[in-house]
Amino acid sequence: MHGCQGQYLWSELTRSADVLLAVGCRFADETTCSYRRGVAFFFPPTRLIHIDIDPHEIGKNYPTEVGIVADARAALGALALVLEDLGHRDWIGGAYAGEIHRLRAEWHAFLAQHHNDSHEPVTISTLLYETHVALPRNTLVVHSSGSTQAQILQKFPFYEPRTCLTTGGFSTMGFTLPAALGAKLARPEQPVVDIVGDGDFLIHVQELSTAVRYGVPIVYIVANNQGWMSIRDLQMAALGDVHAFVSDFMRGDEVYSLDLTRIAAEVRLLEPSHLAGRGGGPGPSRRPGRRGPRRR
Ligand SMILES: Cc1ncc(C[n+]2csc(CCOP(=O)(O)OP(=O)(O)O)c2C)c(N)n1
Ligand SMILES: [Mg+2]
Repeated sequence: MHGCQGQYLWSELTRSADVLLAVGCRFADETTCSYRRGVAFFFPPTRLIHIDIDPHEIGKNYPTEVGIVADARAALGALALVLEDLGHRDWIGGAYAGEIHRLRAEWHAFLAQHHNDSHEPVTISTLLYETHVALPRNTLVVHSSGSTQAQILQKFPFYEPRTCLTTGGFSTMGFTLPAALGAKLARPEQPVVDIVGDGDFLIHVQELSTAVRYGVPIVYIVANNQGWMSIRDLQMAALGDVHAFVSDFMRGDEVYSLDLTRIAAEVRLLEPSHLAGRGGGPGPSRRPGRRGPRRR
């Protein structure tokens, strides 16, 4: 996949291309990484041929050299016929094809470093790698947000059409379990695996009862890194460690946020003042900016 959640080799190729053929592509924020010239695309000097069934997409985000409003299948079929007649097959063994192979091999070598790490607890990279090794090739994998989505789009190979069910750039938390149930009902003969983060899991966990009630056999994998860690990473990248604020409840032995267990055990809440002094109030450690060592 291309873009900020994708594999950097494609951005490297698209920003240096002479001509780019885009089919059914909205050039949405995640596809582009950034609308700044030269990050993912360089129009012009790169010349864009854009095929889309929606006329509003042509020229919407980038200047287009040739815009074609058409059904993708029909347009590609027509192009293939023309190319067959032209017969330019020499590029396959050419320098540019070699460059693509080199970049692809570089990317796979980069990924391989993260596959077999012995990190405890297991990392999402290792989880995805081992899950992928274990699954049949026709497995339908459902994913939606956070690190699992980003990493699946980067490093989880899909072999067959319609086996990657994703929320795309919307990254809608809460999508995967209902979507996986629907997918399994539609394709009972195919294995369906739902891969989701712990934050996302909490949004739709109640749908597990639907799965049980209707006996829908899906595999459900929760990557529990104890918080909205992709959001924390974005905050740290944009603002620095000091301003990161994440929904984790414990830091080592220290209660960081509301101690709900203690509240539940100790007090029957009738009014907010009952929280006072019981670990439930907004203590000083709830302020943003206490994660990690302070930087000056
Ligand atoms: C409905 C919805 N609300 C908020 C967001 C913004 N958002 C994107 S990822 C994320 C955190 C996801 O947490 P988790 O599933 O634990 O994954 P992690 O970030 O830890 O990898 C949030 C809040 C979203 N994508 N969808
Ligand atoms: Mg998480």
